Amino acid sequence: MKFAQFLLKNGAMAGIPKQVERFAKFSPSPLSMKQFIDFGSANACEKTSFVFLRQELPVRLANIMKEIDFLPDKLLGTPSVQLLTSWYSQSLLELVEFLEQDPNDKRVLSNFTEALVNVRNRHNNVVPTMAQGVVEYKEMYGVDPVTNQNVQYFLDRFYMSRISTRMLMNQHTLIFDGSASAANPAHPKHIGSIDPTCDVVEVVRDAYETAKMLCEQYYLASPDIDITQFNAQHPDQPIHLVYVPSHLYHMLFELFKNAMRATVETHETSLVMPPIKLRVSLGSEDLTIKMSDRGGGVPLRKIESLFSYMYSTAPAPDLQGDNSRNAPLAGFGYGLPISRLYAKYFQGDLQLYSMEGYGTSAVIYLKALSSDSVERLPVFNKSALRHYQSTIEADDWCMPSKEPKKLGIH
Ligand code: P4A
Repeated sequence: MKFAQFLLKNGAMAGIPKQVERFAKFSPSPLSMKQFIDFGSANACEKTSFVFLRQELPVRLANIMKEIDFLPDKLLGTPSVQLLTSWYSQSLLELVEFLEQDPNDKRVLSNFTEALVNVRNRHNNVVPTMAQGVVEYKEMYGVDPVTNQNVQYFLDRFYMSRISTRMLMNQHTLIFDGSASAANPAHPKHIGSIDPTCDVVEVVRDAYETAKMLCEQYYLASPDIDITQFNAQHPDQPIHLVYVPSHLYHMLFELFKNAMRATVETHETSLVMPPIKLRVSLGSEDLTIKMSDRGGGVPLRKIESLFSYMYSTAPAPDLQGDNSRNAPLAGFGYGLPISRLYAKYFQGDLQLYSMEGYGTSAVIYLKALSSDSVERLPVFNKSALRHYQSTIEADDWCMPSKEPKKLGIH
């Protein structure tokens, strides 16, 4: 489809700005793990979930659409971002339809589930499409620290919003799937995508094995793993938590790929390869996972750029070049920032501590208690707006000058 056709299509979607204004007036309502579990337990009520989602999904979409609107024209105008905007508009319209429909009508409920599947599929390629938009911007205008900062602010909020809406849609479609067997046969105890007794070390091993396979495919070698658990709550028992295993897997897989790549590349010529160390600890408040490698580390100056959407987006990998064999382990650049969003989504975090010349430790912090695991959601308000309307001012810290003034001190 050509750019002009998107514009036409958008033009046909009259009433979009009105609906965005209508729903952006509400703040999103963050759900707790407990609420997610309640929606999916024995007394699960499809009607309650439907009545909540037909309002909440438009609210979350409209809030982030307001922020898209305030993006600089140079980014908003790229064909990729225009395409994205048309998906959001279309999905908002389709969901708003259900507000005047009868929750007691079985057909309405099954149409809604179908609509959620459609919306979810429409948005499948949001991440690569947005990445393409950033590439298009970079090719036209280059990168500067101010733009990098603004794009970082927006994309962290945009992708967090997407993680949250997909979580809501997944829960509803998995739990109330038309075919009466709502339970997942492979994981009967799961509630939608949530495992109420998620075995952390099991997910660690899973992610390790997959990353190891990729690593051996391209380097013909891979580091071993060394796992230790510290369960301060129930000593010597395996560590469990209420969590979304696929989110945890995503973070760990990303960190393993980085740790393996760094380890193999710094030990290519030596016979011994230091193992990747994993420490999992459960305290009263935090569940902490620390992955340490001896892959040579990264200087502090470069750590922030590992999380930067703008600095880490490259055009689709060029498989001709000398670095072609790195491509499968390198991912396409958004691995770390999106992993950190998964950690933050339920009030956790992901941090990197590196010692240049030695290695890197990546730490995932999760909430140990499901009562503390509450969605962390962006809201469009005056304070968000300020971020998009900030003008460039001089930094309030001095720049190191290249040619120091001669002070006459000897
Ligand atoms: N040293 N340490 C890391 C990397 C290097 C590292 C690295 C050269 C840099 C970029 C990259 C992958 C690895 C690590 C663990 C981490 C992050 C970085 O979690 O050992 O791909 C973008």
